Amino acid sequence: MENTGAKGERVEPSAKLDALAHAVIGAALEVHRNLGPGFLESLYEEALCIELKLRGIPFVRQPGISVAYKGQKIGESKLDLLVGGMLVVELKAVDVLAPVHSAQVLSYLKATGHQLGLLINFNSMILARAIKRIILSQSPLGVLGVLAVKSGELMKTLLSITLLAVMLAATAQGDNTVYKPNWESIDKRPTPAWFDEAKFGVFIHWGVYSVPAWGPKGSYAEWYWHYMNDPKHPTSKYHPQTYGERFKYQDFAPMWKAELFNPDQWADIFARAGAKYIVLTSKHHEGFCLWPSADSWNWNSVDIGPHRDLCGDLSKAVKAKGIKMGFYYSLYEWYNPFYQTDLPRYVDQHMMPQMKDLVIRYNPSLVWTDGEWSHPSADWKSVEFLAWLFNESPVKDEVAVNDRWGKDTRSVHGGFYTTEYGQVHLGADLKLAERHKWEECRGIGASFGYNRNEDEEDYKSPTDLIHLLIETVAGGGNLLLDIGPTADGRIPVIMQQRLLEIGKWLSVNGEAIYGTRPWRTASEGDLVRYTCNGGAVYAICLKWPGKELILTAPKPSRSAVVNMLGFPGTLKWREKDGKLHIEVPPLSVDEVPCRHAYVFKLTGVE
Ligand code: FHN
Repeated sequence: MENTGAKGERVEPSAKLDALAHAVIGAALEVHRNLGPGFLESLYEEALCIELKLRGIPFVRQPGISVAYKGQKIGESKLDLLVGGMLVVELKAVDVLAPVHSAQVLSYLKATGHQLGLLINFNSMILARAIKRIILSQSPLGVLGVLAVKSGELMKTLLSITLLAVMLAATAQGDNTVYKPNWESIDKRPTPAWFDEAKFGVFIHWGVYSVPAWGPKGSYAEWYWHYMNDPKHPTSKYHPQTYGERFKYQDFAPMWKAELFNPDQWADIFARAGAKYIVLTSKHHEGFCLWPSADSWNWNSVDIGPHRDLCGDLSKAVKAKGIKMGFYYSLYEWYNPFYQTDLPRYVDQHMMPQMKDLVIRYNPSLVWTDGEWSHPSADWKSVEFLAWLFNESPVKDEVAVNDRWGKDTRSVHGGFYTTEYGQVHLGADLKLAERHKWEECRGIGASFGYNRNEDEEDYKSPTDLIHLLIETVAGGGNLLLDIGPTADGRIPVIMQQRLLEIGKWLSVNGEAIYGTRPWRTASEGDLVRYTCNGGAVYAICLKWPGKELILTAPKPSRSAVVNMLGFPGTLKWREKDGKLHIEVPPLSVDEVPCRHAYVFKLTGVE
């Protein structure tokens, strides 16, 4: 057995790597012990994935690569894992067609955009090395390791696979790739695996606008300052009528007291909601900072208003719950005089120092920019910032970013693509899931900031929101659901209720959401949405399916097993007219495991 680094150097284990390697090998041994000698390899693969999951070792299972030559299948990889953004490929072809294998692995990488950590599991080290040479000469992404084992040494093979997976993950976490300040290079950085696995986050719009907290129904209340200055907008009438002609927007700042703000209570709600990440507006278009920014004197939450470091306090509480913390940051500021008169100065002396300060102070896992549309990314110096973020910052390996970096970037450059209330920027009709990781953001009502003008009927119901989460995840996206806290520091009770209802549903059905991938078919009619993970396919019914659930897409093998999440035991099924008929248990209202949507887990189906 041999394990070498990309340029022939050995991959040296670090302490972190050692710990991970132990964890994974422990998992592999446990599986081996449970299955006993003579186990089937396919069973091992399933069991290993379950064990890795139980131990909280992050990985994503990939469909295997099939290798064909002149139309004939000559080999197939079985257990491919995406660990820390690196692809681990296990090839089991035994022939000497190295160029064919290499070409197919390369085209697979090109199609998926994955970075390569290649495991070649051959009988011949010579062949393995030949393939590595070819791939190295053609792929800028490189090969981290090759491995060859003798046939018959199954256990050793399996341990080696898991060990290499961990080494690749650890190497990817300490990735030494240097990103250049141009989009070609920046766009090569994979979105960190945690982001895709997380699926559900909570967005928080909290600012000076939370004091008036008003907008016409259907509008964004966080735009209050802008709208009060627009004579055509109803807010320009509402404001003087309510607060008087002489009351300036800035006068709201001391009224933002946040006296009831309890970050631990917020974090507890987020954890119970099943949210895996949080994005807080560190600064919205009004320019007010929720941390003591030296570049925003007297227009930040420590100097005025709450007199608290809101970014810092919430960060601590959220991280203590094991939830990732991220910051929204608006590139533009409506009324910043430098922004209005001297953009280069604004960018160099205000925006850039602020963004770096946020990252260095709070080590966020996510930098979520916005307000980028007025200028091209070159004017914002976005690639310069991103190169710093990915090469030098304290969060360089873990940080995820979105696509809002200039008027040229949405759904084109940066990290994950963003939709807002289902809209792609400029209304472009992109089939996002097929192209790129994406995230939908929206409020529970029609606004991001709290709008006191909204009523119960303006809010989406728990069922609507859970269905939105399911639809989004089945289509390859994440849902970033927004809440608008009040100026006194509370999450409005109706928003708490919605979050907790989602959490209740996820506590039963999270297996069909977290860490899953879109299945080959995203939906079947109005009733069913699909996700998958490892060997399992999840058919998520948006309504109770009645006595029998009939599915057209999944093709069951004879050993297929059907369960309903939250219900003990297996369900009866049969195949008739090429369709899968599942007997739904006749449950009383007290017995149904959850409300809103019901998950049927299928294993042994194609
Ligand atoms: O104008 C903002 C809006 O207030 C809100 O912050 C959303 C969140 O995605 N983004 C902007 C518009 O794209």
